[in-house]
Formats: sequence, C-alpha cells, structure tokens
Amino acid sequence: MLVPVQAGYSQLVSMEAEDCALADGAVLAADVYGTEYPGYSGAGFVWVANAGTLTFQVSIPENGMYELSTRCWMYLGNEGETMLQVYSINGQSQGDFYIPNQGGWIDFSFGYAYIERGTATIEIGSSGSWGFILYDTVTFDYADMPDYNISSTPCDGNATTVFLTLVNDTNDTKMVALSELDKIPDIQNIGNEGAWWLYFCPWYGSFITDGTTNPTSLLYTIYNSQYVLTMDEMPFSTTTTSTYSTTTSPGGGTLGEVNNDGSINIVDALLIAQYYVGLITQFC
Ligand SMILES: [Ca+2]
Repeated sequence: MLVPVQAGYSQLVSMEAEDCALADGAVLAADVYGTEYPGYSGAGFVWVANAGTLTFQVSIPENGMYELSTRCWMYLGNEGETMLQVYSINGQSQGDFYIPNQGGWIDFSFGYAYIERGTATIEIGSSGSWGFILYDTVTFDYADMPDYNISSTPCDGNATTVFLTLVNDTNDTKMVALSELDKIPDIQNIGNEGAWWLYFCPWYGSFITDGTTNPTSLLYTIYNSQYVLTMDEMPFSTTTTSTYSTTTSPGGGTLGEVNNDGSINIVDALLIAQYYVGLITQFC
C-alpha cells in the first residue's frame, strides 16, 4: 500500500526541552557555572554536560518521513567547533550529528527519518553523544518533503542511517557510495528517504543470481530506474582504464568530456550522473 506523505499539518510536537523526561545527567538550568545563556524560552534550558538524555513520546499518525529539530547551543570550545550528538527512535540510533558552536542559540535539524504508524519514543543524547550542549526547545513534525509515495515496506534503515551519518561527517561536501553490499536498496525508498548513494556495487555470484538476496523484480526495477545509470549508459568504456575512444560531437566538442579538463574519466561520469538526477544543472 502506498501512503502519501503530506506537509502542512499542525506540528506534531513543539515543546520546551525542559518538558521532556530528563535522565542520565540532563538537568533543567538557567545558567552553567554562573555563565548565562540568554534568549531561551520557557523555564530555562536543558543542560547536558558530558552525558544526559531528553526523551518524549509521540503518536505517529501514518507511515512516513518525519523530522526532529531543536533549538540548542553547543557551548564548549571556539565557534565552529562541533560536538557529536546522537538521537534515537525506539532505541535505534539515527546516526551521528555534529552540532557546531555558533556562539548562540541555533535551530538544528537532525534530518529526516522513516517511522511507521504507532507510538514512537524519541531520545536526544543517546549513547555515543559527547554532550556539552544546551537544549531550549524541541520540535518534531512531518518532514517537509514533496509528496512522495512511501512504500509500506521499509528499506534497510541502517543503510539510510549510515548514509546520513556520512553526509553529516563531511558537512555534505562529498558524495557517498555503497562500495560493497549484499542487498541492493529499494530505489523508491532511496528517493523517499533522500539517501542518494553515488553508486552501489553488489557482491556477485549467488548474491545476484539466487533470486532471494536480490529478487529479480528488484534488479529489474533498479537497473531500469531513471535515477540509476548503468555501465552501458556511461559515455565511455568502463572496462578499460588505459584507452578511451572518443567521438566528436556535431558542435565540435568531445562527447563525454564534460568538465573540459582534457580527459574522459570517472569525474566526467560522476558529473553526468549528478546532472542526470538533477543535483547539478550545468557542468562548468
Ligand atoms: Ca526552554
């Protein structure tokens, strides 16, 4: 069953952080060792020194993508430095998030997560968090995404979590890939969850041919998807690394040489792939 996700509902949760259940060292405060952090709302803020959790429960009305965000202040070190924070849904970590010190309160999004209908327990400051942060408010809402259709069959949530973690680790400045895998992610859920891996490379042999690890229908769908470039669609042979044949286009340029660096290589292929899925609109 496909369930459309729609933005525009009233916010599911919008609360003072200090109204969450606080544990493991998280405490309500109005200052930290006498230093004030003005501009908070409510009774104060939640001070998480080197450990502490904030927990709340939310009723998830339908399967879909949801977003957790917070107003917070990472107060340690110099501006620009970051501290790793983790949050979890129903006990499952949603990845590592490096919240920067920006010298004041900031609105920080923990990104999107696919959650199924029911009651979800959200925990901020889960195991692995470094702390040294203040939380003023917490917001949990439908993800503000286009009206994608969400498959009732979730893909590998761990794969999506890893993707988001890698993107966060590089401040979204590098592309990330599935260099090896057994099960190929569902292309619809890749789109739904925004986990746009640069490429995927499944193990060969029975992983492809047993009809179970990667069902034929999945292979057919993903290799024919408009969002997936297969090797035969590359502008050059991908089986040789020493010599490429080139073709001169009617306009005088060389087909496949999109960044004008004098050679046709994987960089051109990656640029074409980005262009194809709409991540860039021009090559130079
Ligand atoms: Ca507050």
